[in-house]
Amino acid sequence: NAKGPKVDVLLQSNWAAAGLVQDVRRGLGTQPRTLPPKWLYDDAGSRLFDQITRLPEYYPTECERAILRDAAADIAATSHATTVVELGSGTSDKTRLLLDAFSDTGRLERFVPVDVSEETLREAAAALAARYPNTSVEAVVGDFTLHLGHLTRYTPKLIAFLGGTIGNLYVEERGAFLGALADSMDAGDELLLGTDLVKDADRLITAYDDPGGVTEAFVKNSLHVLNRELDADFDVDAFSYVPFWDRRMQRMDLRLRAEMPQHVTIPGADLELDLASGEEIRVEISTKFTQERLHDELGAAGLEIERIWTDPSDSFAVTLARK
Ligand code: AVJ
Repeated sequence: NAKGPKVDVLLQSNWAAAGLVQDVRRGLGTQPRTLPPKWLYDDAGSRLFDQITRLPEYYPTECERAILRDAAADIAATSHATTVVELGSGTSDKTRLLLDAFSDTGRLERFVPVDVSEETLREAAAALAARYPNTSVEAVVGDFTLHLGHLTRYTPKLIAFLGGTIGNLYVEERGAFLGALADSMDAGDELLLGTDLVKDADRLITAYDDPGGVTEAFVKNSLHVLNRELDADFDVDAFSYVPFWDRRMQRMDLRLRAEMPQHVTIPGADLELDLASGEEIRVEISTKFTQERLHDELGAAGLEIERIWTDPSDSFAVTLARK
């Protein structure tokens, strides 16, 4: 691939301008205090997440990899896609299993990885362009909830959304997202969706509370992002990490708790916060699915499930659906 990867930047590289200010005002200025998880993935956050995927406690990555190892050849053989899109692509590490299978069919013309983290995306795109010399790598620095319109131009396509990232969205957001995703697809286009499954609470909590503190560092990095990008003065060490399983909502809920009263100024968002001792900020949710919920939510978006693969321990699912 002599030209190397093409990179379209749809998200301003200045995050303060790209929506962070609005998200911080809306999320931290009101109760319950929340922060959207996409701001976790600056360069440091992307590296920490990559480390999480290699923790023995964090089972989703290996379970999904095992499923893809099994299923990739089948998927590639039955798909008519000439473009593979990947949303929230990160390092595109597991996706190579899929791309290997697709490129073996000789039909893979194009790979379009989409991610908010520009540095991670550029590195991944360069490596992929070298690995698949007959495939055009057209990376997009973008937000998969905002920039789906960019994808209508590619068809027939398979859109991979792996890792369980859809679980970061609230149920209403998932409905809107899947609807917009379906709108970006032509009849016959496919979605390959990775979702974590409901399971024993202990196993879930262990996966989000590793003894080495990598997940804690990843979640706390959100405050470092605000300190750097918005000139805020969060005392990060004065927060403790509080992950718990919300059984009713069927999701992990990852929070930071102020262990002492804190007055925080966030000049870049023109915001001041008085946090009481014990007050919490929710930084991420990670929803876990049942097969029934997958049918309901994909069906509501007009996507028909063709097949669901799970790993031998039934921990994780990869679903192939068609519009
Ligand atoms: C990348 C969003 C799928 O929800 O499991 C891992 C992120 N957060 N540990 C997840 C995450 C804490 C991860 N996703």
